[in-house]
Amino acid sequence: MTRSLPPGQIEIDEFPRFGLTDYAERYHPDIPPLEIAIRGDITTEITLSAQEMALLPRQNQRSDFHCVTTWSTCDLPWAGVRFRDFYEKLIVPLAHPKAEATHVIFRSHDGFRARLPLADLLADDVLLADTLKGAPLCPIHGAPLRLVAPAHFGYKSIKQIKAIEFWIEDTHFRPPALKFMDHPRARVAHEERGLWFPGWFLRYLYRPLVKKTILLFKRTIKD
Ligand SMILES: Nc1nc2c(c(=O)[nH]1)N[C@H]1C(S)=C(S)[C@@H](COP(=O)(O)O)O[C@H]1N2
Ligand SMILES: [Mo]
Repeated sequence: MTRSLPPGQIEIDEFPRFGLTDYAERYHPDIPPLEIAIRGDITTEITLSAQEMALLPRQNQRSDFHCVTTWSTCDLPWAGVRFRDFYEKLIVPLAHPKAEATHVIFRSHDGFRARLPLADLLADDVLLADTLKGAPLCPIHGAPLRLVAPAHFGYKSIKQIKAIEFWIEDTHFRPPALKFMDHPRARVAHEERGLWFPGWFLRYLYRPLVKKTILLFKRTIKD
């Protein structure tokens, strides 16, 4: 069966550990405790832990994963909670975000960061995932908790979340890479790979880096 992939994507069999080369060495095999600091334009600063997360309904989902550098891994089985439930059932009642605080920033233990508009995060298929292929998420793929946003390029699916911020202004985010590499939405279907250049152009810039980056990210895994 031939699958239809989004424009410019090529299916690979594995699901490699991946990211910006600067982050390859920042791998730590120990899983930090599940604690998410909630900050920004909110009334009450809170830290959420596994205890609160356990109150949310669980969700299983199979989805394709698309890295901006053009590789895709198809049909990954995730489990976790929907970001929408997390927002409506924990964030709103406990942290009281301002209604206009729609710029969401995620921060990770390795220093990586990602932003998405709140409206995109409330989609049905956006998960805070703690399980992959029926097993607890491993450190390689972002334990204890990562985002899975299948409609967006992989750089939005931040691993090892340690803080989530809700801001009114769009001024609090410093991209982890060069500015042109960070699209505010990065929707796969629209090939929003980055800023200033068309998506099809960035394919040719990124594709030659894939093999080297996969190898680098494999080499830097410590047990
Ligand atoms: N914390 C963190 N999250 C991250 C990254 C990273 O380097 N650090 N890389 C991003 C990129 S570019 C991709 S493609 C995916 C890869 O997910 P994987 O390493 O679980 O395959 O993670 C994303 N989330
Ligand atoms: Mo990526």
